[in-house]
Amino acid sequence: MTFKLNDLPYGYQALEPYIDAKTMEIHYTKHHKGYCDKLNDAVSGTPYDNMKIEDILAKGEKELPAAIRNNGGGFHNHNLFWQMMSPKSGGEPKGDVANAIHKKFGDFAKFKTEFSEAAKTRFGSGWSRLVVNKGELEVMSTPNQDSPLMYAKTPLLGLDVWEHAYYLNYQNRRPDYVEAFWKIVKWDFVNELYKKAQA
Ligand code: MN3
Repeated sequence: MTFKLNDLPYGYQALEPYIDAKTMEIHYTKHHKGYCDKLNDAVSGTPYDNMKIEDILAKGEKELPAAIRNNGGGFHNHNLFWQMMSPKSGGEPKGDVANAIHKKFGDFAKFKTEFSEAAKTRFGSGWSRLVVNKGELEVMSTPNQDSPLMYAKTPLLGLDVWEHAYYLNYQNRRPDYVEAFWKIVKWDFVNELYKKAQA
């Protein structure tokens, strides 16, 4: 099986001014494509060759060869990341995931603070996350291109805090990038992931 790079669900400029067109173009055509290509090389001729990406990642970070851990994680993380954002979105979640956030964190503002803090304090490269862990919502961060699936957790929302995701526009101002992210979160998609995780 060959993993394919999905089309971006919008144009490179669609998320401006929060994410600039040049960053989107490089991020998708170089970084995401790179993970996809290297994943295909890494699984070729191995027992992972005919597996779904989710099943590969679920083997866990200790089990996976480094090239599959890094590029498989990077491939799947970005598949989701593009869908977690859209123009004219942001604001507060609705539906089941909103209820779950209120129940777990008290209110949306408290969740947002905790998630943003995880993004700002992730040292080096990685992601901040909202995940389902044994049926409960949890905020965490993951190093490098690790997926929550490697830790038996289901990803709902992720923010890429690798410098390649923001440096052209924000340079060292990661907190400004984190703040901008809230303007483009596509909560409908997050809610779909949440409902699938409950099924
Ligand atoms: Mn990235």
